[in-house]
Amino acid sequence: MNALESYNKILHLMKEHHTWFDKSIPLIASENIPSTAVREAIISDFGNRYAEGWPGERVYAGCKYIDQVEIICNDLAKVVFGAEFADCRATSGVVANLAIYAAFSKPGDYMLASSIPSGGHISHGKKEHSGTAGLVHGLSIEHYPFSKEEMTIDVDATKKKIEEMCKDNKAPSIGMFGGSLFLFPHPVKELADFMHDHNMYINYDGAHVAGLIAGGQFQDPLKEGADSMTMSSHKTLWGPQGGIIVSLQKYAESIKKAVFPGITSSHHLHHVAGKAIALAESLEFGKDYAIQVIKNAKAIAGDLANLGFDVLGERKGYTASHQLAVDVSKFGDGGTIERDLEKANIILNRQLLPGDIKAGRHYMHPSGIRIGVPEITRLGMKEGEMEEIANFIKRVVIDKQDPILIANDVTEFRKQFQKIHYAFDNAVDAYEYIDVIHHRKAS
Ligand code: DSN
Repeated sequence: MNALESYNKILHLMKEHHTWFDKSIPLIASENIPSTAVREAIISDFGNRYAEGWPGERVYAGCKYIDQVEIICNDLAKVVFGAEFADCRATSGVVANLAIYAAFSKPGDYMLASSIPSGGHISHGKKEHSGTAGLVHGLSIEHYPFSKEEMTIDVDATKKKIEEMCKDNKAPSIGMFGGSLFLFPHPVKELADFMHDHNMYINYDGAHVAGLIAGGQFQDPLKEGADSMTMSSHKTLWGPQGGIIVSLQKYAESIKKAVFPGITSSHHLHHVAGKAIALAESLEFGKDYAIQVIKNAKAIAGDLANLGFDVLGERKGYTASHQLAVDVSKFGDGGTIERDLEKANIILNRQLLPGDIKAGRHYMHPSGIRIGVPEITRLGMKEGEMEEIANFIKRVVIDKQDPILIANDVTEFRKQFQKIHYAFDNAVDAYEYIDVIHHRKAS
């Protein structure tokens, strides 16, 4: 392919992607669809500028408007998360976590975190798994004892483990809560005093649940005793891809230095503008959205269980968040089922579940799938639509119907859900391709 062919092919593929998502059911728990205003921020000139440092103390000129937006962004984050300090410069959730490791631990220290099958994120992971904490910052990782029945961290067993680690000269420096498979609140308030008494710094990785916390519908980690919360700006919080850190004021200077110059140079100013818009939307619409997200997650979990699926966390109502986990091992493996559903335009991801590694399962072919409802809720779907989606999933996974036929039904179903809800503006349809090249200024 020559240069022009490649150029045209890229533009064509991006448009094809939009067309596909326009007729699909997006159920990836870590994704969302941003508003028209956030998309405008992403293509603004902010994205072509540098503003290293803190507003008012920049290394570059040209920042007088950028500074104002960043100050608004930090102020909104403080209000939305009830925090004394906010830094919206981390360019991702992983970068936000890395800043916390750099600020509050040194290589060789121990950190307690959840294992991947128990919901931990790769950025909390061990060196031997190429996890960020181990590989990049040299932390030694120990895993929380996890209760599969409760689908959360076991409090008593964790206290015992911390005491044992202290006795063995492995006293942990950091306790990391939160993660990627995150159905129920973690026991922050139950463990915070104990951890602080053992000189541990507590970070809560709210990447997945930030929008629910913003809407006041999940636990409030800072009030429960966490020292800081890191998050993504693009999961249940509906901004552009990026990271945010909020904390107690006493940690502000350490965090600021770790973010810059520690681990960022450019902090993606178009995304800072997008984060600010998303936080403003969250302040206005976040509560209603978070309530509906949780209703939808509970509804689709119950619908799937009624149709014969093994949905985890049954004893506790399946989920208290935006996501649910389904053990699909009766019907195949998570990897194959993920692919079959994708052919039916139902987009979700396979999931390692607690016990999978011990059972010899691999992340390519785990026993589970994870379903998230942040994006379909933003498209305006409610409990009635959850029942229809559960039925589409059943037709693929249990009835083994031809996914192509189901894709046609999914396309028809999606026609009613074209707009973004819970936003100040929705002039552009959710997946409408914005053709900047052929844009002409209105005369
Ligand atoms: N690993 C992603 C997820 O939870 O889907 C987030 O980084």
